[in-house]
Amino acid sequence: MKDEKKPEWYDPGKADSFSSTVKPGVSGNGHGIEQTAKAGRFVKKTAARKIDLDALAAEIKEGNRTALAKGITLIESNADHDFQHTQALLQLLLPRSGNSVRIGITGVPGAGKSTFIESFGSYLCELGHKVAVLAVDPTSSLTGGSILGDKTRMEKLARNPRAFIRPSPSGGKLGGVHRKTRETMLVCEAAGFDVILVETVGVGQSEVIVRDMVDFFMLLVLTGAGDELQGMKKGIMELADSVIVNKADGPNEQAARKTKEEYNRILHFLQPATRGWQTTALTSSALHDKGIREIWEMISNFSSLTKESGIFEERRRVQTKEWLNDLIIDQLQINFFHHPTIKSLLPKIENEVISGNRPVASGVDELFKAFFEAKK
Ligand SMILES: Nc1nc2c(ncn2[C@@H]2O[C@H](COP(=O)(O)OP(=O)(O)OP(=O)(O)O)[C@@H](O)[C@H]2O)c(=O)[nH]1
Ligand SMILES: [Mg+2]
Repeated sequence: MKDEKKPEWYDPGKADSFSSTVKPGVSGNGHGIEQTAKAGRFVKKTAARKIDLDALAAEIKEGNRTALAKGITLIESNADHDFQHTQALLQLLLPRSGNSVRIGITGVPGAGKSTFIESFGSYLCELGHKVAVLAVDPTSSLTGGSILGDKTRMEKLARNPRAFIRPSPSGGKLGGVHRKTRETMLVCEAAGFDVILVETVGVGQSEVIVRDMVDFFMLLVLTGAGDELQGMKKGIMELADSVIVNKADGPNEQAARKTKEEYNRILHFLQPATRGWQTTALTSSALHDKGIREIWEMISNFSSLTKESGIFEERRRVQTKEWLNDLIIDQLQINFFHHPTIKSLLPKIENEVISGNRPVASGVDELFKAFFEAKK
């Protein structure tokens, strides 16, 4: 996909419906427009985009929102030449990053994550914090970005000058979304955002991925004690630093408190997600702004405790190391599977292995030998 020329709101996942993609029908006419052989579409021919990265970095550091959005658009681009720019920009911003508390929020669809972020985020802005809201939504490239709709659900927060909301990057595998969200987080920190909220839908791998990029991880649940608790995956509860029973209001309030107690009992027997911290259940009503202050107090308490013990910094170091590891594996995969030698050899080996004529490891061995030979 060619996407050299894209405005702030460009969604790479929707390239086909993107209005500024020039449709076939005009031919190369000296206006810098040429037909791309691959896509059969027309794209504006641009010499590698000239970006004054020093100026952009300086503007981001001043907290300029347009510059911040521009930086994030660069991160989210899938174009090769943007990758180099992105890395140079991050290099400039790294010294200013890291000064925040990173909070992950997960929960089944409808648990109230977006409503919670609206309430919690607005509260933090009132306290004088600057809040960035990011999303990791592996389904967004399929559904067209459910979290985009959240901008309207977070109406109050979206208008708050102390808040910045960015929908999930789409058009890539979860691994790609993950890299981009981590980089976006660093850029937001450099722009002075001291609380980063990362929303993720409670499906599949995304919880583990978000756990690995935040300091504090919160699981939003609903009432339904007993059976539901038994059925809940222990694994997810062991990722959480806190379980919040949301929608504790109206006729549901009593039941929510009971569920909270039940969670606290169970959590006591589970392995805590963070050494030296007992995962705790609380209640909230995101809709009526109840329980919000207590949750922030808990997170502040968590921060000071883990900073004092060194666990906060240690986790960040481990996370960065794992990030490095993940990227190496990504690169290896891309290099390997996109290599012409592998592309031509793989179908043959696959056939041999599938038909039972060859041991799997021997097939792998031949592929790697051919790969390294071709790389010489
Ligand atoms: N009564 C009550 N309703 C709530 C509360 N929080 C959220 N809701 C409602 O629950 C519904 C779902 O809330 P969302 O915030 O969209 O939930 P979500 O977890 O972000 O959902 P997805 O983005 O679809 O995964 C909405 O109709 C909210 O108004 C609450 O504390 N009390
Ligand atoms: Mg939501």
